[in-house]
Amino acid sequence: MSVQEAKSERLESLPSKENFSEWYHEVIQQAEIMDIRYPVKGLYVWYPFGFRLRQLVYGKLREIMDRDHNEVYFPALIPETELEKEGEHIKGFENEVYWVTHGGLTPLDVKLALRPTSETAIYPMFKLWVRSHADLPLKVYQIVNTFRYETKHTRALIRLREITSFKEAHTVHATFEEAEKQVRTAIGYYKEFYDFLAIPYLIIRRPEWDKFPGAAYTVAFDTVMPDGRTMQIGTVHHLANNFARTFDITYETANGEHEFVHQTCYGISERCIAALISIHGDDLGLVLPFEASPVQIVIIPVLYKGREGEVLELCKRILGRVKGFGYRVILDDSDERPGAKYYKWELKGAAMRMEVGPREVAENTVVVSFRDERKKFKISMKELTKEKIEEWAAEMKERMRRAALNRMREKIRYFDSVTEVKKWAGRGVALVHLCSSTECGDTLEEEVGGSILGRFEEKPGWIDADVDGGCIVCGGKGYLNAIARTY
Ligand code: P5A
Repeated sequence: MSVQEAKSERLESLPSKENFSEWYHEVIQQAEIMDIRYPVKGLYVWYPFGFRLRQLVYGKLREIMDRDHNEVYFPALIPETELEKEGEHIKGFENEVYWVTHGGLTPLDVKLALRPTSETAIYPMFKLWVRSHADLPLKVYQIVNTFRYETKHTRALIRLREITSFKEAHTVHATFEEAEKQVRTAIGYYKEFYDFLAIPYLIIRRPEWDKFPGAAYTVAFDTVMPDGRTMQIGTVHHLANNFARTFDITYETANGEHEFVHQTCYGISERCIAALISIHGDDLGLVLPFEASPVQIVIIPVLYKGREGEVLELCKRILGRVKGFGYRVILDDSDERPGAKYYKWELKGAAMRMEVGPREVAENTVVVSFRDERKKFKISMKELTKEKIEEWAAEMKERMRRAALNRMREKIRYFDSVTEVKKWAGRGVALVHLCSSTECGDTLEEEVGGSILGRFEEKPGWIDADVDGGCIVCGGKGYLNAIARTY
């Protein structure tokens, strides 16, 4: 049955994904990811099912970070005096900071900021931790909540005032070059993470005016959402010794001199879950890679009067076997009709479905289908091995990866005239050659109503436009840039 046919059979169903914004709004609630009814704007509640998904996704992020970083925890409150030390940094965040001004009824001597990010909480302590070159490199990360008083339209998992799952890494090095190497390494980690989720991305260096406040440069991961707008799903910043100068973080070299350290920081928020939902989902709900799915396999008995016992017995045998392989599996033996069960588990993105009826009992077989393809096929019980399931999982992820990449590619086009870019605006990413001047950047952004994402840090092989070319605005020496409407 096609997605369309399956959908038309359902009474209460999701809006079509073609109306992406409505679809997203509905799917996160119906699939029980987030409850959006919390009475503070920009703050949302994780349902148990959503939190399980978060745990699985962040488990992977943790696994990657733990290889090369130590996990830490720094306080959520930052004294005003520290937050305001780094001029660029505070300029970038001053409009977004929540302040704690009182303890009970007593005004505080020094106002305390709820961390919008933790540089100014962590770096005064780094000053105390780093003494000599032997202490370097220092690499830590934490997964915490941060607060940003966002003024743009807030949206669950995408634009939050309390970011609940902010993974921030902070590293300290002896030289600019070593920090630069760490930037490359961090980009590698984020690639691995997003490849694990089968989410395609562009790796783009932000223009000067859009880099992280206080950074020397910023490299961002952007993905293209179904409506053609891009979403920044992670950033890696080279901080040079900018913060080291402000917070006086120095180390003693082998020959006794004192030098400023060089730093990097990089972060990912629950936007990674927003991307996972948005990039792979369909009109029936979530589609999740096997490894990230809270319910990897659902077993559904198809009961006929008088044959219930034997059907359930085979279901339980499958349950026992698949559980033994270590997978997250549910036998849905509730009283609902099979159709209602299909609906529920498709909505929640169960990666594989196994159905058993009297015929399967007689043949000692099981009917299998995958959430992305929804084609049913039959295998014998003998064939149902861990190796087989692993193979299916890998094939499913590869199909998801390819499909998502193809959809993204369709939303990226090269243009050499501003009029053409204007026509394309709102449908996807435009690639254009642009020079480095702020004037040409401003002109283009104003004309087409999008944001310049920047130049490719790594140009994907499937983009065949040249890196160099005449600026689309002034005709001068230009470089390949991406421009899009953004989340
Ligand atoms: C890097 C980690 C930083 O804050 N300091 C520590 C650096 N970078 S950042 O680009 O400002 O944020 C990192 C990523 O967090 C996501 N993000 C958000 N997600 C949801 N709601 C928000 N309001 C929000 N703001 C930022 C982005 O993906 C960003 O790349």
